[in-house]
Amino acid sequence: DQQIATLLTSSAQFTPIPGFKITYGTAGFRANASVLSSTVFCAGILAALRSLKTGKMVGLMITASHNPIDDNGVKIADPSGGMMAQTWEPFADALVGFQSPEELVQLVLEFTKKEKISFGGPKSAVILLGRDTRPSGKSLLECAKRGIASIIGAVAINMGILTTPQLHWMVRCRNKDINASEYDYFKQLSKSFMSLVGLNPLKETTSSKPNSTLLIDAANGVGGEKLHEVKKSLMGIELQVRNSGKEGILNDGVGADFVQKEKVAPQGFGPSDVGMRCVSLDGDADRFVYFRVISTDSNKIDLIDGDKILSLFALFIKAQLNILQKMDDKGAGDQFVTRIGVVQTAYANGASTDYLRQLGLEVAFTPTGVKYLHEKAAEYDIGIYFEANGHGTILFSDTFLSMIEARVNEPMFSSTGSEYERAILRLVAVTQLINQAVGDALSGLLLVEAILQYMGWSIETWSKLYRDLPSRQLKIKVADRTAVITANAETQVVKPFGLQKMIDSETAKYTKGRCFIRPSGTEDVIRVYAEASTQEAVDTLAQSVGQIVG
Ligand code: 16G
Ligand code: ZN
Repeated sequence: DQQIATLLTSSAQFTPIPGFKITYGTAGFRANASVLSSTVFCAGILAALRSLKTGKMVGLMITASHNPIDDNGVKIADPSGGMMAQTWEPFADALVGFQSPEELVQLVLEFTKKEKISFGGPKSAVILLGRDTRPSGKSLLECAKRGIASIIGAVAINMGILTTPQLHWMVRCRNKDINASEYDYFKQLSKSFMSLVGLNPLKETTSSKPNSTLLIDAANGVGGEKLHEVKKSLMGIELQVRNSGKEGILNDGVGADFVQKEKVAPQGFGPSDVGMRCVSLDGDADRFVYFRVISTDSNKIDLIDGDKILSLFALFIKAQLNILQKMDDKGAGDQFVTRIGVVQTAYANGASTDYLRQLGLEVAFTPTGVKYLHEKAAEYDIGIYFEANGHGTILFSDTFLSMIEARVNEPMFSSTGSEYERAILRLVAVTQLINQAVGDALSGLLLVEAILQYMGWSIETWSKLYRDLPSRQLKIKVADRTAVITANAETQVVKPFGLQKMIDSETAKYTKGRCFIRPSGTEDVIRVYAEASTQEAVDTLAQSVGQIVG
């Protein structure tokens, strides 16, 4: 019929490069931009089918995050604003590997039959499109549109150049019938930030007042221009944006990934910034890490990574819940038991995990990749997750949201009121500020800034919350990284058999030694991570495990 004919004609113009293989990894499809047309075309079809299946709007984002400028990628956002359901990944992989238009049609027909997706029903597919600032983005977006157009009735709405979290947020809001233009996004950020800051206890001493200027490394990516927009409606903080696009090349010696991995200041930052609070975003602004330049004659930094951001968030939320708890104990409200949990990966510094447990928090571990952490965090009333690399957010359950809403609506509730009432309003502001679809550098850094002001902390005080254990990461090139299979949130190698035993006996030689290996999801390497009590020790541990692997 007409649908089949449309797919046949359109896909004939997008047959994959012979021999090219690509899989939907932890962050969607990613590769050198020059080989991606066919993949992105297929992602368009995939998004349209996903929208038909769910009966809701989905998102399609063209980005390769922190990768070099010549790369690009594509990923799908589900109606909730989260990552596409993992059960669809095998189909995604099969689809992009089609060898002929006939095969593509067959794959689509088989899958739609299995998933009971019907074409031409009363509801049509709607896909929101976004892209980052990569030069290849524009033409790849056209490929996505062609893919979407080959599903009859599917509608693409181009939202233009966005950060990845902005697109996820828009998808999430629109599916809840909430206004979700870019203007709404900025308004929500600044409104909730300012209401949070407005609820801070007044600090008498000026000495403990943190510097109001924040220096931002925008990785020469999309975050830069968006921050200029945020700034317009923001008070109580001065954002000084560097590397906002014109100063250099995207992700080249700049950005959160570079800063976190190399532990040095990015381009444009140096000794003259000693004493300043600095933050670095990645290329599509879904990650951020803080740092401070510590030396006047080198570019060495003190890194404040995702683990410490997580700790700061957890500490603040816990403090507000404690205030609520105290009042509830006095019989002020119905007892509400909030299950709060934090989620980390094996990359989390051991010192951070100790710190969080010492706060009395439940700490869960998942494999690397936002989709795993996010899913786990959603099991709690308040779930806070972060990867050490700076990707993370806070999730609130519907039960929790209705609980605080009910309290705000109590007749006696006064918004200028007691510390109890202010704690509730702070939590409300956090639920509005933090992006609950996905980790978001812009909203995340504003939450950090508000909390530092609340605590009256400098970046140095924050950094001293606990002391990171020395760690080392290595990547080892191997013939076949898929030969390594891990379990227990990537902390144990189950295949090849015997390898874990060797790692264990090596690790046992070191005080506070910890080490794991895992196949990368984004590069053709095995990653080694090690921790020990001194830098020398951990370097040796990582080296020797690296030798066992390679
Ligand atoms: C992707 C993931 C990130 C993870 C990284 C690990 C998303 C959106 N991004 O960038 O969470 O930390 O991969 O890379 O899930 P690796 O597997 O190469 O170590
Ligand atoms: Zn990113």
